[in-house]
Amino acid sequence: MTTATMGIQNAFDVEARRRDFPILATKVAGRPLVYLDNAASSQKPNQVLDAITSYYREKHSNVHRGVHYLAQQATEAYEAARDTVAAHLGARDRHEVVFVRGTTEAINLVAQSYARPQLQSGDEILITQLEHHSNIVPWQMVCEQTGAKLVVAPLDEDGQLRLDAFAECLGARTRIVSLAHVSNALGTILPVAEVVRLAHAQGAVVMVDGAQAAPHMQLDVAALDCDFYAVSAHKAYGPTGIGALWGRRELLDAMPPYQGGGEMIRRVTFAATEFAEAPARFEAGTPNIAGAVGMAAAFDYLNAVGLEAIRQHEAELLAYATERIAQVPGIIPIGTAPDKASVVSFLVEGIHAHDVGTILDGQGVAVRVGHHCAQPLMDSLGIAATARASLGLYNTRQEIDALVEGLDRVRELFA
Ligand code: C6P
Repeated sequence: MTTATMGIQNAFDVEARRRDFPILATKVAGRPLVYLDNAASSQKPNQVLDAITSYYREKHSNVHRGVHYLAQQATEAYEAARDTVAAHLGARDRHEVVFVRGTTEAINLVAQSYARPQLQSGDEILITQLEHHSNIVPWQMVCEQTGAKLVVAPLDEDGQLRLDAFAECLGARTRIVSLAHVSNALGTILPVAEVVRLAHAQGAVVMVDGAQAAPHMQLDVAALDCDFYAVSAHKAYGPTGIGALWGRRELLDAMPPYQGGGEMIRRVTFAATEFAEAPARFEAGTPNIAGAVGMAAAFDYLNAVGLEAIRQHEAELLAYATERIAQVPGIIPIGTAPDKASVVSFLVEGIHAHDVGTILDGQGVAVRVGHHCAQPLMDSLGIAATARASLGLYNTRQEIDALVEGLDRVRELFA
Protein backbone atom coordinates (compact mmCIF):
# COMPACT_ATOMS: atom_id res chain seq x y z
CA MET A 1 0.00 0.00 0.00
CA THR A 2 1.40 3.44 -0.86
CA THR A 3 1.14 6.63 1.17
CA ALA A 4 -1.22 7.99 -1.46
CA THR A 5 -3.63 5.04 -1.22
CA MET A 6 -3.58 5.31 2.56
CA GLY A 7 -4.31 9.03 2.29
CA ILE A 8 -1.44 10.04 4.53
CA GLN A 9 0.73 13.09 3.98
CA ASN A 10 4.40 13.19 4.78
CA ALA A 11 4.38 15.86 7.52
CA PHE A 12 3.32 14.47 10.88
CA ASP A 13 -0.11 15.80 11.76
CA VAL A 14 -1.27 14.35 15.05
CA GLU A 15 -4.88 15.54 14.70
CA ALA A 16 -5.15 13.88 11.29
CA ARG A 17 -3.68 10.69 12.70
CA ARG A 18 -6.14 10.74 15.59
CA ARG A 19 -8.95 10.68 13.06
CA ASP A 20 -7.58 7.35 11.78
CA PHE A 21 -8.47 5.77 15.15
CA PRO A 22 -12.26 5.70 15.69
CA ILE A 23 -11.99 4.49 19.31
CA LEU A 24 -10.26 7.73 20.32
CA ALA A 25 -13.65 9.47 20.11
CA THR A 26 -14.80 7.44 23.15
CA LYS A 27 -15.96 9.33 26.22
CA VAL A 28 -15.10 7.91 29.65
CA ALA A 29 -16.91 9.27 32.69
CA GLY A 30 -18.26 12.02 30.43
CA ARG A 31 -14.76 13.14 29.43
CA PRO A 32 -12.72 12.51 26.31
CA LEU A 33 -10.72 9.30 26.59
CA VAL A 34 -7.01 9.91 27.20
CA TYR A 35 -5.43 6.62 26.23
CA LEU A 36 -1.98 6.27 27.76
CA ASP A 37 -1.83 2.48 27.97
CA ASN A 38 -0.23 1.86 24.59
CA ALA A 39 2.49 -0.43 25.95
CA ALA A 40 -0.23 -2.86 27.05
CA SER A 41 -1.96 -2.65 23.67
CA SER A 42 -2.35 0.18 21.20
CA GLN A 43 -5.55 1.16 19.37
CA LYS A 44 -6.25 0.26 15.73
CA PRO A 45 -6.53 2.65 12.79
CA ASN A 46 -9.22 2.37 10.10
CA GLN A 47 -6.53 1.17 7.70
CA VAL A 48 -6.05 -1.97 9.82
CA LEU A 49 -9.74 -2.45 10.60
CA ASP A 50 -10.60 -2.12 6.90
CA ALA A 51 -7.89 -4.57 5.83
CA ILE A 52 -9.26 -7.20 8.21
CA THR A 53 -12.88 -6.60 7.16
CA SER A 54 -12.03 -6.68 3.45
CA TYR A 55 -10.12 -9.89 3.91
CA TYR A 56 -13.14 -11.57 5.51
CA ARG A 57 -15.61 -9.99 3.06
CA GLU A 58 -13.68 -10.78 -0.10
CA LYS A 59 -10.94 -13.36 0.33
CA HIS A 60 -11.48 -15.74 3.20
CA SER A 61 -10.93 -19.46 3.06
CA ASN A 62 -8.24 -21.70 4.54
CA VAL A 63 -4.64 -21.32 3.32
CA HIS A 64 -2.22 -23.69 1.55
CA ARG A 65 -4.92 -26.36 1.21
CA GLY A 66 -7.35 -25.64 -1.58
CA VAL A 67 -7.27 -25.38 -5.34
CA HIS A 68 -10.36 -23.19 -5.51
CA TYR A 69 -10.47 -19.42 -6.06
CA LEU A 70 -10.94 -18.29 -2.45
CA ALA A 71 -8.32 -20.71 -1.13
CA GLN A 72 -5.87 -19.08 -3.50
CA GLN A 73 -6.96 -15.57 -2.55
CA ALA A 74 -6.54 -16.36 1.15
CA THR A 75 -3.14 -17.99 0.58
CA GLU A 76 -1.96 -15.02 -1.45
CA ALA A 77 -3.13 -12.57 1.23
CA TYR A 78 -1.43 -14.56 3.99
CA GLU A 79 1.85 -14.96 2.13
CA ALA A 80 1.82 -11.32 1.00
CA ALA A 81 1.49 -10.42 4.68
CA ARG A 82 4.61 -12.49 5.36
CA ASP A 83 6.47 -10.50 2.68
CA THR A 84 5.41 -7.23 4.29
CA VAL A 85 6.44 -8.37 7.76
CA ALA A 86 9.77 -9.73 6.47
CA ALA A 87 10.54 -6.43 4.73
CA HIS A 88 9.51 -4.45 7.80
CA LEU A 89 11.82 -6.46 10.06
CA GLY A 90 14.72 -6.15 7.63
CA ALA A 91 14.80 -9.90 6.95
CA ARG A 92 16.78 -11.04 3.94
CA ASP A 93 14.55 -14.05 3.37
CA ARG A 94 10.75 -14.37 3.71
CA HIS A 95 11.21 -17.95 5.00
CA GLU A 96 12.72 -16.48 8.13
CA VAL A 97 9.36 -15.10 9.31
CA VAL A 98 7.15 -17.42 11.35
CA PHE A 99 3.66 -16.20 12.23
CA VAL A 100 2.93 -16.86 15.91
CA ARG A 101 0.37 -15.56 18.43
CA GLY A 102 2.72 -12.90 19.69
CA THR A 103 6.02 -12.25 21.43
CA THR A 104 5.21 -14.73 24.20
CA GLU A 105 4.70 -17.58 21.75
CA ALA A 106 7.80 -16.58 19.77
CA ILE A 107 10.03 -16.81 22.84
CA ASN A 108 8.46 -20.13 23.88
CA LEU A 109 9.10 -21.45 20.37
CA VAL A 110 12.79 -20.58 20.56
CA ALA A 111 13.07 -21.95 24.10
CA GLN A 112 11.50 -25.28 23.15
CA SER A 113 12.68 -25.75 19.57
CA TYR A 114 16.11 -24.13 19.63
CA ALA A 115 17.27 -24.22 23.23
CA ARG A 116 15.79 -27.42 24.64
CA PRO A 117 17.34 -29.89 22.18
CA GLN A 118 20.84 -28.54 22.60
CA LEU A 119 21.27 -27.21 26.13
CA GLN A 120 23.28 -29.36 28.51
CA SER A 121 23.40 -29.29 32.25
CA GLY A 122 25.54 -26.35 33.37
CA ASP A 123 24.98 -24.30 30.19
CA GLU A 124 23.81 -20.75 30.81
CA ILE A 125 21.03 -18.53 29.46
CA LEU A 126 21.69 -14.85 30.09
CA ILE A 127 18.82 -12.36 30.44
CA THR A 128 18.63 -8.93 32.08
CA GLN A 129 17.04 -7.62 35.24
CA LEU A 130 14.31 -5.71 33.38
CA GLU A 131 12.76 -8.56 31.41
CA HIS A 132 9.04 -9.16 31.03
CA HIS A 133 7.78 -12.49 32.41
CA SER A 134 7.52 -13.67 28.78
CA ASN A 135 11.30 -13.44 28.57
CA ILE A 136 11.90 -15.11 31.93
CA VAL A 137 9.42 -17.96 32.42
CA PRO A 138 10.04 -19.82 29.10
CA TRP A 139 13.77 -19.88 29.95
CA GLN A 140 13.11 -21.06 33.50
CA MET A 141 11.04 -23.89 32.02
CA VAL A 142 13.82 -24.89 29.65
CA CYS A 143 16.37 -24.69 32.48
CA GLU A 144 14.19 -27.08 34.46
CA GLN A 145 14.04 -29.41 31.46
CA THR A 146 17.78 -29.39 30.66
CA GLY A 147 19.69 -28.51 33.82
CA ALA A 148 20.82 -25.20 32.30
CA LYS A 149 21.15 -22.14 34.51
CA LEU A 150 19.48 -18.72 34.21
CA VAL A 151 21.89 -15.82 34.73
CA VAL A 152 20.64 -12.24 35.15
CA ALA A 153 22.62 -9.16 34.12
CA PRO A 154 22.03 -6.22 36.51
CA LEU A 155 20.89 -2.67 35.69
CA ASP A 156 22.36 0.56 36.96
CA GLU A 157 20.39 2.97 39.15
CA ASP A 158 18.80 4.67 36.11
CA GLY A 159 17.52 1.36 34.75
CA GLN A 160 20.18 1.04 32.05
CA LEU A 161 22.05 -2.06 30.98
CA ARG A 162 25.74 -1.22 31.23
CA LEU A 163 27.86 -3.19 28.80
CA ASP A 164 30.66 -3.77 31.32
CA ALA A 165 28.19 -5.30 33.81
CA PHE A 166 26.64 -7.35 31.01
CA ALA A 167 30.04 -8.57 29.79
CA GLU A 168 30.88 -9.78 33.29
CA CYS A 169 27.86 -12.10 33.20
CA LEU A 170 28.81 -13.53 29.83
CA GLY A 171 30.89 -16.67 30.16
CA ALA A 172 32.18 -19.72 28.34
CA ARG A 173 28.94 -21.57 29.23
CA THR A 174 26.60 -18.84 27.92
CA ARG A 175 24.69 -20.40 25.03
CA ILE A 176 21.79 -17.96 24.68
CA VAL A 177 21.34 -14.29 25.49
CA SER A 178 17.75 -13.05 25.50
CA LEU A 179 16.89 -9.42 26.14
CA ALA A 180 14.25 -6.80 25.51
CA HIS A 181 14.92 -4.16 22.87
CA VAL A 182 12.81 -1.71 24.92
CA SER A 183 11.69 -2.22 28.53
CA ASN A 184 7.92 -2.18 29.03
CA ALA A 185 8.18 -1.14 32.66
CA LEU A 186 10.92 1.52 32.45
CA GLY A 187 11.07 2.51 28.79
CA THR A 188 14.85 1.94 28.63
CA ILE A 189 16.20 1.23 25.14
CA LEU A 190 18.82 -1.50 25.43
CA PRO A 191 22.12 -1.46 23.49
CA VAL A 192 21.16 -4.55 21.49
CA ALA A 193 23.75 -4.28 18.68
CA GLU A 194 26.61 -4.03 21.22
CA VAL A 195 25.16 -6.92 23.24
CA VAL A 196 25.02 -9.02 20.07
CA ARG A 197 28.67 -8.29 19.33
CA LEU A 198 29.75 -9.33 22.82
CA ALA A 199 27.54 -12.42 22.84
CA HIS A 200 28.62 -13.59 19.39
CA ALA A 201 32.25 -13.23 20.41
CA GLN A 202 31.49 -15.81 23.11
CA GLY A 203 29.63 -18.06 20.66
CA ALA A 204 26.17 -17.36 22.15
CA VAL A 205 23.07 -16.73 20.05
CA VAL A 206 20.91 -13.67 20.79
CA MET A 207 17.14 -13.51 21.00
CA VAL A 208 15.59 -10.04 21.10
CA ASP A 209 12.16 -9.34 22.57
CA GLY A 210 10.97 -6.54 20.31
CA ALA A 211 7.45 -6.25 21.74
CA GLN A 212 7.95 -2.64 22.86
CA ALA A 213 10.27 -1.58 20.05
CA ALA A 214 7.97 -2.33 17.12
CA PRO A 215 5.56 0.61 17.62
CA HIS A 216 8.31 3.18 18.09
CA MET A 217 11.29 2.56 15.83
CA GLN A 218 12.48 1.22 12.53
CA LEU A 219 13.26 -2.45 13.06
CA ASP A 220 16.27 -3.96 11.32
CA VAL A 221 17.36 -7.46 12.30
CA ALA A 222 20.24 -7.34 9.81
CA ALA A 223 21.68 -4.18 11.37
CA LEU A 224 21.29 -5.62 14.89
CA ASP A 225 22.87 -8.87 13.66
CA CYS A 226 20.78 -10.80 16.22
CA ASP A 227 19.67 -14.42 15.72
CA PHE A 228 15.98 -14.27 16.71
CA TYR A 229 13.62 -11.30 17.00
CA ALA A 230 10.04 -11.38 18.36
CA VAL A 231 7.18 -8.92 17.85
CA SER A 232 3.47 -8.69 18.71
CA ALA A 233 1.20 -6.90 16.25
CA HIS A 234 -1.23 -5.58 18.87
CA LYS A 235 1.30 -3.21 20.41
CA ALA A 236 2.07 -1.74 16.97
CA TYR A 237 -1.48 -0.78 15.91
CA GLY A 238 -2.25 -4.27 14.58
CA PRO A 239 -4.68 -6.92 15.81
CA THR A 240 -4.36 -9.16 18.87
CA GLY A 241 -3.45 -12.83 18.58
CA ILE A 242 -0.77 -12.42 15.92
CA GLY A 243 2.93 -11.69 15.93
CA ALA A 244 6.08 -12.86 14.28
CA LEU A 245 9.26 -14.65 15.12
CA TRP A 246 12.16 -13.79 12.84
CA GLY A 247 15.04 -16.27 12.97
CA ARG A 248 18.13 -16.90 10.89
CA ARG A 249 17.18 -19.43 8.26
CA GLU A 250 19.99 -21.84 9.06
CA LEU A 251 18.89 -21.90 12.70
CA LEU A 252 15.18 -22.30 11.89
CA ASP A 253 15.83 -25.07 9.38
CA ALA A 254 17.83 -27.02 11.98
CA MET A 255 15.20 -26.66 14.72
CA PRO A 256 12.62 -29.40 15.35
CA PRO A 257 9.06 -28.07 15.69
CA TYR A 258 7.56 -28.21 19.19
CA GLN A 259 3.95 -28.41 17.99
CA GLY A 260 2.70 -30.91 15.45
CA GLY A 261 -0.37 -30.86 13.23
CA GLY A 262 -1.65 -30.07 9.78
CA GLU A 263 0.29 -28.04 7.22
CA MET A 264 3.68 -28.33 8.91
CA ILE A 265 4.60 -31.63 7.27
CA ARG A 266 6.10 -32.91 4.05
CA ARG A 267 4.86 -36.46 4.56
CA VAL A 268 3.15 -38.35 7.36
CA THR A 269 2.87 -42.10 7.87
CA PHE A 270 1.81 -43.85 11.06
CA ALA A 271 5.47 -44.72 11.53
CA ALA A 272 7.00 -41.24 11.20
CA THR A 273 6.63 -37.67 9.96
CA GLU A 274 8.92 -35.64 7.77
CA PHE A 275 8.55 -31.95 8.56
CA ALA A 276 8.17 -29.13 6.05
CA GLU A 277 10.85 -26.44 5.83
CA ALA A 278 10.68 -23.26 7.89
CA PRO A 279 8.44 -21.36 8.37
CA ALA A 280 5.70 -23.94 7.65
CA ARG A 281 7.16 -26.44 10.13
CA PHE A 282 6.40 -23.98 12.96
CA GLU A 283 2.88 -23.06 11.82
CA ALA A 284 0.88 -26.17 12.69
CA GLY A 285 -2.88 -25.89 12.15
CA THR A 286 -4.96 -23.18 10.52
CA PRO A 287 -3.10 -19.92 11.13
CA ASN A 288 -4.52 -16.52 12.08
CA ILE A 289 -4.90 -15.43 8.46
CA ALA A 290 -6.91 -12.27 9.10
CA GLY A 291 -4.46 -11.43 11.89
CA ALA A 292 -1.51 -11.67 9.52
CA VAL A 293 -3.33 -9.43 7.02
CA GLY A 294 -4.04 -6.94 9.82
CA MET A 295 -0.44 -7.07 11.03
CA ALA A 296 0.83 -6.29 7.54
CA ALA A 297 -1.66 -3.41 7.30
CA ALA A 298 -0.37 -2.06 10.62
CA PHE A 299 3.22 -2.13 9.37
CA ASP A 300 2.11 -0.46 6.12
CA TYR A 301 0.42 2.18 8.25
CA LEU A 302 3.56 2.78 10.35
CA ASN A 303 5.63 3.15 7.19
CA ALA A 304 3.08 5.43 5.55
CA VAL A 305 3.00 7.72 8.59
CA GLY A 306 6.78 7.44 8.78
CA LEU A 307 8.67 5.80 11.63
CA GLU A 308 11.10 8.69 11.88
CA ALA A 309 8.23 11.18 12.15
CA ILE A 310 6.61 8.97 14.81
CA ARG A 311 9.90 8.70 16.71
CA GLN A 312 10.34 12.47 16.73
CA HIS A 313 6.76 13.14 17.79
CA GLU A 314 6.97 10.59 20.59
CA ALA A 315 10.41 11.77 21.75
CA GLU A 316 9.10 15.34 22.12
CA LEU A 317 6.02 14.09 23.93
CA LEU A 318 8.10 11.86 26.22
CA ALA A 319 10.33 14.80 27.17
CA TYR A 320 7.24 16.94 27.85
CA ALA A 321 5.53 14.20 29.88
CA THR A 322 8.67 13.42 31.89
CA GLU A 323 9.10 17.08 32.80
CA ARG A 324 5.44 17.78 33.58
CA ILE A 325 4.93 14.65 35.67
CA ALA A 326 8.16 15.26 37.63
CA GLN A 327 6.79 18.69 38.64
CA VAL A 328 3.83 17.12 40.45
CA PRO A 329 4.72 17.11 44.16
CA GLY A 330 5.33 13.63 45.58
CA ILE A 331 6.16 12.00 42.26
CA ILE A 332 9.04 9.51 42.24
CA PRO A 333 10.13 8.63 38.69
CA ILE A 334 11.07 4.99 38.10
CA GLY A 335 13.41 4.47 35.15
CA THR A 336 15.48 7.52 34.26
CA ALA A 337 17.73 6.20 31.49
CA PRO A 338 18.67 8.90 28.95
CA ASP A 339 17.79 6.60 26.07
CA LYS A 340 14.10 5.79 26.47
CA ALA A 341 11.03 5.13 24.36
CA SER A 342 7.55 6.34 25.21
CA VAL A 343 7.17 5.10 28.81
CA VAL A 344 6.93 7.16 31.99
CA SER A 345 6.73 4.99 35.12
CA PHE A 346 6.32 6.59 38.52
CA LEU A 347 5.17 6.31 42.11
CA VAL A 348 3.02 8.87 43.90
CA GLU A 349 4.41 9.06 47.42
CA GLY A 350 2.11 7.54 50.02
CA ILE A 351 -0.57 6.50 47.50
CA HIS A 352 -0.93 2.98 46.14
CA ALA A 353 -0.51 2.71 42.37
CA HIS A 354 -3.92 1.03 42.06
CA ASP A 355 -5.59 4.03 43.71
CA VAL A 356 -3.73 6.31 41.30
CA GLY A 357 -4.99 4.28 38.33
CA THR A 358 -8.57 4.17 39.57
CA ILE A 359 -8.79 7.90 40.23
CA LEU A 360 -7.24 8.68 36.85
CA ASP A 361 -9.76 6.37 35.17
CA GLY A 362 -12.54 8.41 36.80
CA GLN A 363 -11.18 11.32 34.78
CA GLY A 364 -10.99 9.43 31.53
CA VAL A 365 -7.24 8.84 31.73
CA ALA A 366 -6.13 5.25 31.05
CA VAL A 367 -2.75 4.24 32.47
CA ARG A 368 -1.51 0.84 33.60
CA VAL A 369 -0.74 0.23 37.26
CA GLY A 370 0.91 -2.82 38.77
CA HIS A 371 4.09 -4.80 38.26
CA HIS A 372 3.75 -4.74 34.44
CA CYS A 373 4.58 -8.47 34.25
CA ALA A 374 8.07 -7.60 35.47
CA GLN A 375 7.85 -8.75 39.09
CA PRO A 376 11.56 -9.59 39.44
CA LEU A 377 12.40 -6.05 38.30
CA MET A 378 9.96 -4.58 40.84
CA ASP A 379 11.50 -6.80 43.55
CA SER A 380 14.98 -5.57 42.69
CA LEU A 381 13.75 -1.96 42.91
CA GLY A 382 12.12 -2.75 46.26
CA ILE A 383 8.65 -1.73 45.07
CA ALA A 384 5.45 -3.64 44.32
CA ALA A 385 3.98 -1.56 41.54
CA THR A 386 4.22 1.64 39.53
CA ALA A 387 1.79 3.77 37.55
CA ARG A 388 2.82 3.77 33.89
CA ALA A 389 1.83 6.21 31.18
CA SER A 390 2.84 4.80 27.80
CA LEU A 391 2.61 6.91 24.67
CA GLY A 392 1.52 6.20 21.14
CA LEU A 393 1.70 8.14 17.89
CA TYR A 394 -1.75 9.68 18.45
CA ASN A 395 -1.08 11.16 21.91
CA THR A 396 -0.86 14.91 22.40
CA ARG A 397 0.49 17.47 24.86
CA GLN A 398 -3.08 18.24 25.91
CA GLU A 399 -3.45 14.62 26.95
CA ILE A 400 -0.30 14.87 29.08
CA ASP A 401 -1.83 18.00 30.65
CA ALA A 402 -4.99 15.96 31.38
CA LEU A 403 -2.83 13.29 33.05
CA VAL A 404 -1.10 15.91 35.19
CA GLU A 405 -4.47 17.44 36.19
CA GLY A 406 -5.56 13.92 37.07
CA LEU A 407 -2.51 13.46 39.27
CA ASP A 408 -3.27 16.76 41.02
CA ARG A 409 -6.75 15.39 41.71
CA VAL A 410 -5.23 12.15 43.10
CA ARG A 411 -3.17 14.20 45.54
CA GLU A 412 -6.16 16.36 46.55
CA LEU A 413 -8.21 13.27 47.34
CA PHE A 414 -5.44 11.77 49.46
CA ALA A 415 -4.36 15.03 51.16
N1 C6P B 1 3.63 -6.26 27.77
C1 C6P B 1 2.54 -4.49 29.03
O1 C6P B 1 1.55 -3.91 29.49
P1 C6P B 1 2.42 -10.53 24.22
O2 C6P B 1 1.47 -10.57 25.39
O3 C6P B 1 2.93 -11.90 23.86
O4 C6P B 1 1.90 -9.76 23.05
O5 C6P B 1 3.68 -9.66 24.71
C2 C6P B 1 4.37 -10.03 25.86
C3 C6P B 1 5.44 -9.04 26.15
C4 C6P B 1 6.75 -9.41 25.96
N2 C6P B 1 7.76 -8.55 26.15
C5 C6P B 1 7.55 -7.28 26.52
C6 C6P B 1 8.72 -6.35 26.68
C7 C6P B 1 6.24 -6.84 26.74
O6 C6P B 1 6.02 -5.58 27.09
C8 C6P B 1 5.16 -7.74 26.58
C9 C6P B 1 3.75 -7.32 26.87
C10 C6P B 1 2.35 -5.66 28.10
O7 C6P B 1 3.67 -4.11 29.30
C11 C6P B 1 1.33 -6.62 28.62
S1 C6P B 1 1.88 -7.49 30.05
